Amino acid sequence: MNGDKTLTIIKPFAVKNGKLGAILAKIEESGYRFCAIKTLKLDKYEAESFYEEHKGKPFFDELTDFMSSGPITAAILEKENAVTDFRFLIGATDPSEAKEGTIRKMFATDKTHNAIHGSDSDQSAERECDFFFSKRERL
Ligand code: FUP
Repeated sequence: MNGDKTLTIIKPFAVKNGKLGAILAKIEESGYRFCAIKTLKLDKYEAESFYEEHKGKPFFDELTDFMSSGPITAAILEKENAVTDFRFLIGATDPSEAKEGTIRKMFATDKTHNAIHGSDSDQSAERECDFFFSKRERL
C-alpha cells in the first residue's frame, strides 16, 4: 500500500455521544479521502482478534470489552504519508498527553476510551484494512 492508506476506527463512546460527524469532518478537512467506510458492532471475539498484539497486557480485557460495547465506524483513508500523518492528527494514546487540536485532545475521555484508532505502520494498516473490508468494498 506504499504508505498512502491507513485504517481508522471511530470508537464506541464517540459514536454514541454524537461526535462521529465532527470527527469525520476533521479527517476530511485534513486532506484524507475516504476509500471505504462502514458502521458496525464488533463482538468480544472480533475485538480480541483485532487487538491480538495486546493479548496478555493488563488493559486487554477492558479494551476489548469497550471496543465491543457499541457501534463503531471503520474507514480506510488515503493520503500521501497517511499512516504517519494520521498518527499526528489523532494525537497521543492518552488524551491527557495529546497536543491541542488533535482528535484525541478534542474528543477522548481517557486512555482506554480514546475516541479513535489509527494504524501504527504500513503492515498494520494492510492487516487492519483487510480485517474490516473486502476488496470490492474499497474505492
Ligand atoms: P494507539 O496506537 O495510540 O492506539 O495505542 P496502543 O497501540 O498503545 O494501544 C492500543 C489501545 O489500547 C489504545 F487505543 C488504548 C488502549 N490502551 C489502554 O487502554 N491502556 C493502556 O495502558 C494502553 C493502551
